[in-house]
Amino acid sequence: MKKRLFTLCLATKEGKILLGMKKRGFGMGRWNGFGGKVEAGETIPEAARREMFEECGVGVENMEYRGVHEFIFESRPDEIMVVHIFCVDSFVGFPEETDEMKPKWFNFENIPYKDMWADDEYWFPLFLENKKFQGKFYFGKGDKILSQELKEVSDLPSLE
Ligand code: 6OG
Repeated sequence: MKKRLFTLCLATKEGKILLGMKKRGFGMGRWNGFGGKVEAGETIPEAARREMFEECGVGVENMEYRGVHEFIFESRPDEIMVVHIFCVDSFVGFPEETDEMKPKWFNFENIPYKDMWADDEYWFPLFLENKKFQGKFYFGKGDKILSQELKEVSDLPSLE
């Protein structure tokens, strides 16, 4: 199995969460956090900060490592996407639209799950309750979830 590493940053402020509408590429047309591939020579936290800045102009001041998921697609059975998830609780700058993302704040009670990846509905509630978690999601045709495992954990392996 080939593992590919990704990051995903979700900023929160006063009961709201920052999502971006993906304008191109993988996940286009869905709301998601900000992130992308970890490049050679970069740590996972470095990649998370870089992607957040590139995709919405926000500089991360503080973030907490909150979870990791493995995503496997039926159409690409030899590849695992490993996505490391961070909560950004302090940042500088105002989120701005880029070629890749259109940012918008959502109330915690009003997350647009129907226009998001199907896994989000499982783990966002844990994220919003400040929990840490690990999951595995197996996707079939139409990006439907065929099977999943999700658990809350007290600790995550160190990334640095
Ligand atoms: P680029 O292709 O833009 O990186 N990502 C997912 N996020 C969620 N919530 N669910 C999934 O279920 C995802 N698969 C990938 C990781 C892709 C971005 O999308 C995230 C990256 O932040 C399958 O470089």
